[in-house]
Amino acid sequence: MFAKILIANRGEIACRVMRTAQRLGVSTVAVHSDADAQALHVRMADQAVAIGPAPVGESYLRGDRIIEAAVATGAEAIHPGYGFLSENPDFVEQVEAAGLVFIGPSSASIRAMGLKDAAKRLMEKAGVPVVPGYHGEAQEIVVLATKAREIGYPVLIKARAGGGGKGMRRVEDPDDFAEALAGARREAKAAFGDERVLVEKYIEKPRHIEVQVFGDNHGNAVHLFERDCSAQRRHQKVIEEAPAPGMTDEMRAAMCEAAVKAARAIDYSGAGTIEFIVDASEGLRPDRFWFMEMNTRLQVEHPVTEMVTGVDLVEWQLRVAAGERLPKRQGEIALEGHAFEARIYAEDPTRDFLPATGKLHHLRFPEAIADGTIRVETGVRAGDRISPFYDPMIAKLVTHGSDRAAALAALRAAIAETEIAGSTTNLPFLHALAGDEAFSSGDVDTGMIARRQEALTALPAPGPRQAAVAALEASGLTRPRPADDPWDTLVGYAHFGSNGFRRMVGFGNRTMEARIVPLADGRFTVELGGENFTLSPDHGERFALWPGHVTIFDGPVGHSFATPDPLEAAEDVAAGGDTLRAPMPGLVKLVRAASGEAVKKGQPLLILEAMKMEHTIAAPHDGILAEIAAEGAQVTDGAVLVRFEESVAG
Ligand code: MV4
Repeated sequence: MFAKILIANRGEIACRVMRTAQRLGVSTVAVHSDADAQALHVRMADQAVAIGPAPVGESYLRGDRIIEAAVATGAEAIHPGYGFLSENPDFVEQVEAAGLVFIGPSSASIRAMGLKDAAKRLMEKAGVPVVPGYHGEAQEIVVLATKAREIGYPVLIKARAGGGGKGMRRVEDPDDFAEALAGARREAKAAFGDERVLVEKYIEKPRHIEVQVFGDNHGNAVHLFERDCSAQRRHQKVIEEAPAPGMTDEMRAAMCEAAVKAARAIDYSGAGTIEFIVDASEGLRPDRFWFMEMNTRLQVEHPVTEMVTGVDLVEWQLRVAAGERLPKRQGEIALEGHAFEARIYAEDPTRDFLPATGKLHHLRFPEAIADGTIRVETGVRAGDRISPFYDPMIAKLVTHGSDRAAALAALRAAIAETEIAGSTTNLPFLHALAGDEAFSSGDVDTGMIARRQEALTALPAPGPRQAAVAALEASGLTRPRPADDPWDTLVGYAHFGSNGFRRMVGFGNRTMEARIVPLADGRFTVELGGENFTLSPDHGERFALWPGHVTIFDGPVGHSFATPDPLEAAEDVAAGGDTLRAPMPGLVKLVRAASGEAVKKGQPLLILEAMKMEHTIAAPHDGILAEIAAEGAQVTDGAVLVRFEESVAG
């Protein structure tokens, strides 16, 4: 086993690989871009090396710098994770030329599976079923058009160097073939620098079922059963599961046998996935699945396989790369229960999944789930910012149960209990999908999300009680105040009239004024939008406070209210600053001190009328006023209201 390895990746997969390496007593080296200098994977590693600026082309794709880092730190092997350089055969050869071990397949295996046409020809030879179609060398339009007619419409034109649906064109009518071919070629040339295509029979309403395979360097190869990844959106997997719903023993045997055949055909070493496309229009039948492509890497969704087999696939990767035989024979690998994985992204499903950025001010995952097991894979902590440079995945929620229903119930509960504030996420969408009737019944196919996107992405509006709770929590009245809180120095002082506090609460483009009155019994009345709520300090809502906002969690939905703190500026000055600025535009209604005057901490200095409220601006510390705004002045947001004389260090 290696003494030290370098993980050439970031985020959750880097953390996940480190977890297993450290469990095995293997020292770990992280690499990171400048943007990731404080990232979780860097903190977890035993050593860390900066490899360049944030853009991936200048950091995580710089194989030369990664190899340099490995050599410099004495790492014997490099784990690529997924994405980045994980399926780059040139990088594999550079790693090996540097005398290091690439934890993954050979460059030859990667090349063999890199081009879809050659891969399909190889699979056909190995007796693996491939989609009926043409994947030959000839590319003349007359040849391709003839093949399309022989196959029978509808057909699918695919870029041979393609992936993730790029360079694909579905053709219903022969008259459209030439134009579709030209489009597919243009897109393929632009995306992959290779315009060669293949033509296949179009499989209606396909399911995506893939088989995990593993080979070693001693001629062994096994499968670890299947995963269903049909819940996809624009070729981006959303929820994955193992085993596949509705799978029969006969179908599973046929698919897994074909997958092992495929691995053996290229003498595969390491973790790999054989992707099949399945026509389930008449149920799962052994004559209705076909090889689509092979992924020569560990996949994002590998945890669901680990949960149903009890195998740590990263441990197997390390052992096999270190020259060991596969830890288990086929007969020793069993399927137990059911597992799901949901990918949490910083994206806005209500805006066609626009990526969201922002700081994760609040991040809480459930530790345990009733009648199931939960596993959270993440590369971020509360306080981290979702970087625009990288994949906006926040975490993967993985659940296991004794059967599909239990695992799915655990997944829904886990999604509903996850709390994220500071960035928009797809949690409500994941919860809706996991609860969708078709999905729950196992009636899955790759078009299901697209067909129901509107219903799955609808977001409920918050209720007035939630807004009232937000205002109450933003006021801070439910929490004990620090002993020297300036408000406590104003004993008996009623903020704005008879013993009431006012707070603005914004949601979307609406702003409401809440009036909060403490009651003798410790509860509060909150008047808001014409309604009255009596709330006790523990009011029962899950919430998170973050700068200028309160998020109220309602199951998977986080309702974020803007709660501008009129005195936020005071805190700046309380830190010893010498100016006090207007927290928002307003009118200086009353001035209670004069320049040159010595004032005490907590002494009211002026009253600013803003957002239909009066804000008393008090002295945040003792000092001499150098200047103060004039009564009646209209001030803009951020205008200097008060400036203290420079405090003379004592
Ligand atoms: C297909 C197909 C239908 N018929 N091939 C999508 C990307 C690549 N993995 C292959 N893909 C497909 N190939 C034939 N002959 C439909 C798809 C497809 C798809 C396949 C699996 C998972 C999700 C998908 C989403 C859209 C289209």
